[in-house]
Amino acid sequence: MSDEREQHPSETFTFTQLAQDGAARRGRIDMPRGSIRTPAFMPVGTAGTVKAMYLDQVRDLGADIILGNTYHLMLRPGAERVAKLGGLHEFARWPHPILTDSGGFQVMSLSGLRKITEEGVTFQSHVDGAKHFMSPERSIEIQGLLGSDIQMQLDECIALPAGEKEIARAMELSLRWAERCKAAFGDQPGKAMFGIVQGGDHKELRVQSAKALAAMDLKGYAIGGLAVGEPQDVMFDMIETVMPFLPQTKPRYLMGVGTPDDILGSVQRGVDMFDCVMPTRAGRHGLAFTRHGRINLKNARHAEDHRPLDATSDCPATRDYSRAYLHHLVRAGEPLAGMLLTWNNLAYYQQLMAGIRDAITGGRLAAFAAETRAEWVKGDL
Ligand code: PRF
Repeated sequence: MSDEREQHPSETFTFTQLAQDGAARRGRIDMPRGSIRTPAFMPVGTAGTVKAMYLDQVRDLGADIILGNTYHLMLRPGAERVAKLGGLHEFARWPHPILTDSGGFQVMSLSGLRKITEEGVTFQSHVDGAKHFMSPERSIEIQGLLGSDIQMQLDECIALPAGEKEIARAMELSLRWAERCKAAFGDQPGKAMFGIVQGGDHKELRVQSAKALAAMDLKGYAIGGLAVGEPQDVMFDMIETVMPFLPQTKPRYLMGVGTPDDILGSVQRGVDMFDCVMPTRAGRHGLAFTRHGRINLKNARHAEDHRPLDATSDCPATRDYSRAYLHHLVRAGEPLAGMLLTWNNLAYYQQLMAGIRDAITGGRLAAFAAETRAEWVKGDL
């Protein structure tokens, strides 16, 4: 593969486009802590750990960057404490780039009572019920204390379906918060603060959001507020709607997405970065992603199946353990079930990204996508 990990040390955050195939881009982000090959999949390491995995393993599978969550880490063990202990990279033993989400989305999906005002968001901790307040400035301060390399603006992501007025209100508030986050972040050449496009499933609002953020000249742009209950074609339509308004020279990150099919389709529409709990969470729930599609190891039909998930893989979890054994581990509730299936799933996701990057370089992404999708449905599962 032409996709070997190379380090291009850079004191400043830079994005270099290396190839283009249709709307898809192959590129590289360089920053002081390392280089990120794009399109990139960022495993989710919410609480400073990619659940059920050693970070050395996560790295070996091909991850150039992982994601951490402001919301979880501010509540436990606390941002000031992480800073005192040397920052998140040192704390978790991951010296490579880390992107942190700002907390807004997790507050909405995880915390109890919450209230959004112009100033920020007040919420109740899911850990101990304590009341917290987070402003856009405090979110950036926390991400700085964690030592995050790519920080996200505080935004308000609303669930779909929602009314136009509500979508517009949240989008406009998110724009004002982007300005405040930009000011709070200031000038940090080796790091980046990304804005987040909102606007629900409303095209004009999406365009308005993308235009206003582009005018702020940020170092990268995320598309938020998708994969929140809308069908895939609506998500793709929103991506296509905003792309012409996002600067070509900046990375584009689709937040919280998605399935392998969502990722392929979004790369074909110009997205450079992804994160999702799917491979890790699904792994802990007995679901394996493979070249031939998904396999639910809970299913009784695997009880005496001596075949591995995929004999042609070079991932030991995928190649060396029988489906019968994996089925047994899942049924018995053994921690090793989640460990092996997460390992398999992250290996599959990173192989998919490597295949995507190679295909873009070779100008054959459409063929690669068609072949990959045909393999999923072939399924001798
Ligand atoms: N905003 C933030 N984080 C997110 C999202 C968002 O809209 C999503 C939506 N899919 C996932 N994670 N800040």
